[in-house]
Amino acid sequence: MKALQAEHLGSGRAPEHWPKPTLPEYAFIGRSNVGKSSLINMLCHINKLARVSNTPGRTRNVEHFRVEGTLKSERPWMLADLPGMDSPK
Ligand SMILES: Nc1nc2c(ncn2[C@@H]2O[C@H](COP(=O)(O)OP(=O)(O)OP(=O)(O)O)[C@@H](O)[C@H]2O)c(=O)[nH]1
Ligand SMILES: [Mg+2]
Repeated sequence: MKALQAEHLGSGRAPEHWPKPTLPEYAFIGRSNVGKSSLINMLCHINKLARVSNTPGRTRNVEHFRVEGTLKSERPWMLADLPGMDSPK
């Protein structure tokens, strides 16, 4: 399997702080502590790309990552790490 390259693009709570939506983007929705950030690290093969914790509420902002290199496409794409649905506002 071809290695992925991934980089953190930015962090923000509101759309004006997010990257412009020019690339295909995927996000995982779920409760806190179910492993959304861990899944992003697993997909990108980088352990500390997205921050993970045993304590719910670790991801506070929307974190964007630019990803490149897949089996089928040479086009870059984006992953968004979301706060848990039940995380404090
Ligand atoms: N046993 C097990 N634990 C996992 C797995 N994936 C993640 N974890 C653990 O679950 C905890 C929470 O993982 P996170 O990836 O931070 O969860 P999250 O959904 O991003 O949490 P929030 O940022 O709070 O919304 C961590 O202690 C992880 O090590 C898994 O597949 N199996
Ligand atoms: Mg998280």
